[in-house]
Amino acid sequence: MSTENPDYDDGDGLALQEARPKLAKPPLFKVILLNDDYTPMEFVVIVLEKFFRMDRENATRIMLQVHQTGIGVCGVFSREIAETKVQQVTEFSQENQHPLQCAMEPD
Ligand code: TYC
Repeated sequence: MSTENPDYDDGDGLALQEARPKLAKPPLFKVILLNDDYTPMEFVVIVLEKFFRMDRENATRIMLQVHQTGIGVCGVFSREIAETKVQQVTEFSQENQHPLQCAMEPD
């Protein structure tokens, strides 16, 4: 079988490639917040509103979940969007001198 043109069947008995080969689904990543003893609750609520487009009620719910259990999910995104969210939250927290930790993990 020719390696030059994958759609050309040179008659060697191997099947033609599908016209639209199925692509694997791109992996998704959870963006998570971790609890700490110093970041003010109000700051975490602002982060969830600003970077994850939550209303105050949902932002407060997720903040309290992190405060009580140690961890909470802000959302699920493609790798690139998740990386950007983690960077934005980390930078915003550092600018405001808070130790808030944001990370990503495979969904
Ligand atoms: N535990 C913090 C406090 O008592 C509040 C907090 C919530 C910090 C969520 C981080 O991701 C966090 N001020």
